[in-house]
Amino acid sequence: MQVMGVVNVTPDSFSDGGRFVATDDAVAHGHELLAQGADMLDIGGESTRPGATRPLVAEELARVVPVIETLAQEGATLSVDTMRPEVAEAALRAGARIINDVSGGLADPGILEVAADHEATYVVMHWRAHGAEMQHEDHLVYAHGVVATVKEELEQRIEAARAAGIQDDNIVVDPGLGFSKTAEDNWRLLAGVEEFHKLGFPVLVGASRKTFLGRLLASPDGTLRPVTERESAHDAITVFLAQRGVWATRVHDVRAAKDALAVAQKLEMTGRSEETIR
Ligand code: PMM
Repeated sequence: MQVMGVVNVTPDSFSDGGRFVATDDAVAHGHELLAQGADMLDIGGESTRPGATRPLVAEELARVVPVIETLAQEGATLSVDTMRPEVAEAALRAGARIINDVSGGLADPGILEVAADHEATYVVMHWRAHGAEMQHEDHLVYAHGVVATVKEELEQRIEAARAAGIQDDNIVVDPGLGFSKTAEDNWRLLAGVEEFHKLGFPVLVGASRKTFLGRLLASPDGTLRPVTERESAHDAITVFLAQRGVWATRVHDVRAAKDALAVAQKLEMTGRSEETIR
């Protein structure tokens, strides 16, 4: 399974907001994640956490483009986490190869044409509304159960991507954990992740540091486990996803994910070897 390291060039992301908002800090963080074995980096300039307000386009451009330019020149495989066609276009020109659109083309369908024109890889994530309103109860209704409904809604977005000219070989799907989902919805999507293979595309999953982990690990008085203390639980998810054929996991702590994958791979190879089976 590929590991996508997160570089949030934002003042307000829920887990690392403000730490890498200066270009140099973001680039240095990118270097660190690559040194830890990240296969690719996802560079984002807009926080998508519940309740977040949107940055201006100019702000988002100023955050991500210089970081992408620098890391792309050094040969890194880069994704841009954006819902905006202008930002996607500038990021691809600066050397990114993947558009990670958490809205699956719903926030601004123009992004689909940008992906098609550049023949970029396009991540179609399941999404219903912007941060300010995404956890509103109307957006938490899944008529056919969360797994089937997310799959149906992703199918519609895949059709929109195809209609805009994006080739099947360039599509990746993502169930969008935490986006208009309850904690229980997220667990169901994870447990049923193999259903998403039926869509016929590589599957990307982002569970890293999300609130549903904090809730599972909450103390008896209900206090959520702090964001930076959810990693061991996330390692278990990493192994689970790898064993179910997921293409890539989007993570903040690349070292931890790589360690978990090294154990899973070692056990798998040893289990297959003749000496073990005899
Ligand atoms: N989650 C976040 C942001 N971008 N992109 C994809 N494809 N999948 C996700 O689950 C996802 C994403 C929110 O997490 P962050 O604020 O820590 O980056």
